[in-house]
Amino acid sequence: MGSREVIYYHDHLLVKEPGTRERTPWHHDQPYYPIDGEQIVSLWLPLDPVDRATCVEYVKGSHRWGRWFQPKFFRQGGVDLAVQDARFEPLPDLDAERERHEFLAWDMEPGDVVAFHALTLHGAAGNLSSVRRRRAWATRWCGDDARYAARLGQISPPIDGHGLKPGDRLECALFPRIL
Ligand SMILES: O=C(O)CCC(=O)C(=O)O
Repeated sequence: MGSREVIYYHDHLLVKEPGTRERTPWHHDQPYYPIDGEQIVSLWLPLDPVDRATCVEYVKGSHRWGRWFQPKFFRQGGVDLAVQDARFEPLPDLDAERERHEFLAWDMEPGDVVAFHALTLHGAAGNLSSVRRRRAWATRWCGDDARYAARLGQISPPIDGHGLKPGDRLECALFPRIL
């Protein structure tokens, strides 16, 4: 991030049982969060071996498009959040325009990690393995320029009780500074 400080925002564990067909829909992370700033990084860390076809796939350079897309819940391959911030655009059909972008994905082992900007578009297939679980731990970290922001739509996860106001630095009991 090129940041002097690091604040822990949130994490989630994604478990796809063998043979799961449900995709992780295309999305980028920052529109889900009430956070503005450039220095926000997501770490995606598989807890099982995953091959390129089952790993998360990233649209190279999409964090520099200057566009913010409407967030979706992951269930059923992607369901719009009920109340959307009108400033966010509907996501284009990235699968229909694959030849216009460069997609990145890797064979990964437990202990590998992908670090990506919170505006990098990404998505994933289901779990194509019929025998192995596909577990991954995803964590979000914020740097010096991250500020609490008002969103006009729903946020996810719905974290509250922090007492922050728009423009505040994030550091608080819920979002601890770890560096
Ligand atoms: O593991 C997955 O399928 C998706 C993870 C992801 O998109 C995220 O954590 O933002």
